[in-house]
Amino acid sequence: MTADSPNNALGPGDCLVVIDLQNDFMPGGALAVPDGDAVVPTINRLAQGFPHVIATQDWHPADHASFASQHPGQMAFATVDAAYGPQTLWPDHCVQGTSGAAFHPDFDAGAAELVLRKGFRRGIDSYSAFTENDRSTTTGLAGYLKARGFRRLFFAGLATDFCVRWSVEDACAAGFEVVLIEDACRAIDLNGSLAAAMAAVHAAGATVVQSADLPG
Ligand code: VGL
Ligand code: ZN
Repeated sequence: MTADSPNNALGPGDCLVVIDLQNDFMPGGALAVPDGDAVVPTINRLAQGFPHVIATQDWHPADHASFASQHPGQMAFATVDAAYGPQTLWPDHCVQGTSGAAFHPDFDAGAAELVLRKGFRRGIDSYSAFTENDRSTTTGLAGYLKARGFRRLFFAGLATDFCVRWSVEDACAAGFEVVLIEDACRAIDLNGSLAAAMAAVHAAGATVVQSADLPG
């Protein structure tokens, strides 16, 4: 893997966490991540080599407070002050039950042992798979993963600088050993957010690897 994490053999405590491989984040989607579909074959291949796989879905009500459409006079990608801190406003995306919220058709979601939905409360966003954007309301995922005996989490998916970044930080804080598979992620890259995300991932104590470093 890398010098600081020599053990690239996967074991029963290892889980691949696939973040938000949904149509709205793909090229042509409502909140397209550039080149986002390029990670799908990579993640499918990785998933075959993992003993455990889980996936997340961004899952918003149609009037979600993170949507610019809910803030008259505000444009998408602006920042507003929410009760829990700064919140970026997004185009409407991943509305519950829509085709935009569905997984990319080529993603082998059947490999996932759990699909965790997040961002379903109108008034608060949830980038992280572990906590909502107040950084304290839990999704229950850490408890689930610990109860299943998983100790090392590998992250892949979309977007590097939002949902992957925040999930990685929370996973580190929750005491997991964390690995980010860099080339199995793509970024939105808003005002330098990709560089900030990679710095935050390193600062949190995660290891960064490439998919070729892993079996599968
Ligand atoms: C995401 C912005 C809004 C993500 C989700 O999956 O990274 N980004 N909702
Ligand atoms: Zn969202």
